[in-house]
Amino acid sequence: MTYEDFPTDEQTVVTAGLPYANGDLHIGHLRSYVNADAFTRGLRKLGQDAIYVSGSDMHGTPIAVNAAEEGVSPEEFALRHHEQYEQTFPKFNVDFDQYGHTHDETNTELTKEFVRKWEENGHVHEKEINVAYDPEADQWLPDRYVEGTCPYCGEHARGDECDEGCQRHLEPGEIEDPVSTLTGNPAEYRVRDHKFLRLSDVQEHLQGFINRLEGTSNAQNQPREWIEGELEDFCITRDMDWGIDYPGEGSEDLVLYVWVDAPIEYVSTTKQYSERTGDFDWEPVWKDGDGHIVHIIGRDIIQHHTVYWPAMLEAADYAEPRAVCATGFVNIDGKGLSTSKNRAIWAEEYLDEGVHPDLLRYYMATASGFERDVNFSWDRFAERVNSELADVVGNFVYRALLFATRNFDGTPDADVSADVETEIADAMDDYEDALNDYDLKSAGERAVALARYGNEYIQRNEPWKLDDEEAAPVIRDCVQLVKAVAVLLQPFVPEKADEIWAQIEEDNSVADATIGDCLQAPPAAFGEPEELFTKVEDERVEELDEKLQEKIEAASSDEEESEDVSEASETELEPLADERVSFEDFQALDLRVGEIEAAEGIEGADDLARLEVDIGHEVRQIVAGIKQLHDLDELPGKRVVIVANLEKAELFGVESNGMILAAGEDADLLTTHEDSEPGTKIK
Ligand code: B3M
Ligand code: ZN
Repeated sequence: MTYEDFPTDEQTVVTAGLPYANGDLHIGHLRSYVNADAFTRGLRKLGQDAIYVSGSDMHGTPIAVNAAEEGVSPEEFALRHHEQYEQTFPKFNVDFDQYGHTHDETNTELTKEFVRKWEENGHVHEKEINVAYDPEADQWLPDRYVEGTCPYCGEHARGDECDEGCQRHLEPGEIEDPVSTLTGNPAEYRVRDHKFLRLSDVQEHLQGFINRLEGTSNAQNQPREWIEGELEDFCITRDMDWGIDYPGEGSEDLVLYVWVDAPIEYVSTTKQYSERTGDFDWEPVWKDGDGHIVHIIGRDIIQHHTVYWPAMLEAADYAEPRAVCATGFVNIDGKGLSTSKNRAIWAEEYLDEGVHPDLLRYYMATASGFERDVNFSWDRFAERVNSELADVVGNFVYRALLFATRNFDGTPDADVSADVETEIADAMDDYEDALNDYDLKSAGERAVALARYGNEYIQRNEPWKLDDEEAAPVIRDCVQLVKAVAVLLQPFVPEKADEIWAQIEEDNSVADATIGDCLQAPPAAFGEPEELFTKVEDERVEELDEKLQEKIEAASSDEEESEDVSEASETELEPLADERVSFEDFQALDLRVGEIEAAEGIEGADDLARLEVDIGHEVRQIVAGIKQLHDLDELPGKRVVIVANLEKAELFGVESNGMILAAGEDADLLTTHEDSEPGTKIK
């Protein structure tokens, strides 16, 4: 089954993964929320009836652990953060239609209803399992109360999640060499009864679902291995006080696992929105499949949204999501952000610097495709917002409107030319296609491209050399382009688009405009414009960067200290090879300097990138496992070292003709110290 393109006649719910109510928001969090917000606004631009919902994730060990550290109750702790999030999101123009939390009555009741329905449908059973226990603390150790080794990939992992390795969800009892995070002592496994959702009951459904699913390719492909293999049952209960009580008899001491009630919040907030406004029907969308559900999440929770959540929905006779879009992470200097190490740019910190929130929105939505990681630096940020928003959009809007007001007191009385009408219509089509492909980056960049066209159009026609009669049609075209740019850019920079709208003295809000308005005539009269964007100047970038570097250095020196203690860094080095190779053998390798000309991800492969590398004699296509480790947009122009005479290989249907050399787990790319030309032999 393929879905009808947006806009459809049915209602759509867009959701963003729930933030745990346990810390401050940073730009890494904002990426998902801004993308989901911009995507919803984009759908509305197409004329789609869509709402955007989410809520704070109040339960689970992430909250219980932090609250205990602070010596307050989990409820008090989580509510405080929930309230803080409610204040922070609007400051970035992230406007949820409904933002709830998982501990409220709607979600508590609805979660219990789901569980009862699973029981009624015969999908729940009880099983005796091993649960980690800390004898000294005399306490069960659910989820983050225990750490150990992932049984699948051998990396260090948390009780319910292999966060440093394969990203899998781990069931209770699975983690090897369990250690209690309460006391640091080895934990025991003790036998205990728990409730399980039998996933094998819905396996066939999941196998169909994954073929219907739209969204990003990582979400469509990563779960296949699980869905095709043997699906283990999903443990839905935990030995904790904080959470939603298990609704059945005889399970009074168990609460539901946080990943049960968290996604149900998507339904609960939709329900709350319906009840509050009366203009949305939550049941057809969620229960009957008469509507569309789009989940926007971080890529670390793909399994939850493409295996467990659709299974939970199906087992309770609910509808399935149409799309899951999983965004990459935001890194700084190639390394992940860390709340505990203060390795982040905090949301409030960004605002305190006085940089406009819409700039971060635009950057986060267009810096890279949905799936790729964004390697944040103030330099790259400033480069993009200055050259695209200020130089292209701001400059065009200001020039066009200034000319219009000075010579015509507003929109000149003339017709829009066929060329400009076609250009705008093309932009509208491309924009609609991009959103249907869940490609926000292309949609945003298309809006900027229209402004670039406008700038070139003024330049080409030189209205300042024309008399008013000759200039009128040119400026008429320009004002139309300004209006179209405001409409298309609104999902990305809502406040700035409002400013343009106010400058041309349109009546209604640009938030209510749809792409059809791009071709509707602007008001005849309006006053002089003001500059839209302030550039982030070089000195400012330096200042911001300095502050950031100081913070990162402090964070990494903490890291080094802790690594020294465990001597982890020494033991991690691979041992030196015992066997020697002859000089002739070494010479048999044809190593060359290459220059990367192009780099793009490979559809369906999470880690692989397709590179075009100039090696002097020719340009080679090389496949490298660096997609998640490098910002691919940054690679063209970089010099690297390649093995030119390696046997050809085919990966994901793409031929690799050579190998690129890189050091370590981070794939640090090798290069030369001087400017050796592409093709130079390395010996
Ligand atoms: N609260 C946060 C995370 O694991 C978690 C998301 C829930 S979405 C239903 O990223
Ligand atoms: Zn693992």
